[in-house]
Amino acid sequence: MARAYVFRGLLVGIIALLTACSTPQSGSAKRATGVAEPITADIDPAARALWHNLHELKGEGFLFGHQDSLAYGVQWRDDSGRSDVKLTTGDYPALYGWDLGHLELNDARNLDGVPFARMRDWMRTAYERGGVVSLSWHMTHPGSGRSAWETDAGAAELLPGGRYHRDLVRALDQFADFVDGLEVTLPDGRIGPMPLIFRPWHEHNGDWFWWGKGPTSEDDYRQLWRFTVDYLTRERQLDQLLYAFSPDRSRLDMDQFESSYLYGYPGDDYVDILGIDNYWDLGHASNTATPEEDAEQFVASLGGLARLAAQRGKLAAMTEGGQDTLFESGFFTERLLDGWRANEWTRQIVYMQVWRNANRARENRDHFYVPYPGHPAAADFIEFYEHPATLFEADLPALYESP
Ligand code: BMA
Repeated sequence: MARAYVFRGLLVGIIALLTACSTPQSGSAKRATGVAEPITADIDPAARALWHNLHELKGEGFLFGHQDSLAYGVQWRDDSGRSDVKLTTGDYPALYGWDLGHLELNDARNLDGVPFARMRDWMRTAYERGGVVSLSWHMTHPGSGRSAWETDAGAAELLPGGRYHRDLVRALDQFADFVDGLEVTLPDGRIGPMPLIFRPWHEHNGDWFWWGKGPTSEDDYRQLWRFTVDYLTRERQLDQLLYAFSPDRSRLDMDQFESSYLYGYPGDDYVDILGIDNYWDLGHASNTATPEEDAEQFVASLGGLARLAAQRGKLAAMTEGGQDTLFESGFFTERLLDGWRANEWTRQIVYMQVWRNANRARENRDHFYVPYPGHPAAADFIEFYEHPATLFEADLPALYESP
């Protein structure tokens, strides 16, 4: 008898959960029923506000982000604060990605030549404009000293007890010093550390980074992630970070989305934002699918991600992606915006960030993700900009003020 009741109770619970998860809720409806909190117990109020305000965006729109936007563009590289996004649309992006690769080497510039001192200023500028900053880190292997793309050594010897553990800790200390020194005026008038999205150890389901599949086992990856978060929050007491997890779409099995996505997942106590790096469905050179098949897969990947995030009380975002060299003039409205607009799940994605516009003169190649003036995709990018669902700087709500 008792067992039957327990079973029935369980069944009712499961059905309630399934129902709750079968339709997404808009930001305000969700708030009434309560939204989960960020993982950092003592998170700073402004970072907590960012988390809740991003939740509020669900179903309404998404922040548009661009990597290295203020440091250089295809045709310029200077300290003028230009941005290819602004040169084309007249407005700055809502989210700015920066990469910390070579901070661990104590270099003055990151792996793409961006001076860290200027990066810091540009991060503050983004905050002052009401925008958001997301940090990734193509970290040199702390033990071997070879690049992020090293695939001989993995994470095993960096974990506690490992030969190079102290070198990993030293790198994390450099990170903590870098972000803790980034003080801004908070909404309550106090001076304090700037809220940030931290997206470490990205694309780990690929086999191209030392923390990825192959050099690093799944369990070691989880431990690396957990150590990183525990060290930064407990030892270094950083309370201004939201943590984003970002597997690469090209290595996801779309028929087993959940299990494939969760490869290496460190657990709900260690992640705030479920991300995806998606170049694969957006016209990747090695993908032989038709544009129609791509669109279907893109929508499936965003929708699958949003469902997982809803079940876990997390945010969902396209943490990185785009179309390298932007060879389709309708890319932004036809691929990106149509993908986001496709259904009530895809519309839960709260930001989409494209990669960097490499400077042609410096890198001697074409490698860019947003149009520059005169580019054939510029008109479409302006149409994308003007759509009410796409948020650039001028459209930003007060993200750091408690809702
Ligand atoms: C890659 C490329 C590289 C760059 C690296 C880190 O995707 O853009 O040229 O060095 O990211 O930013």
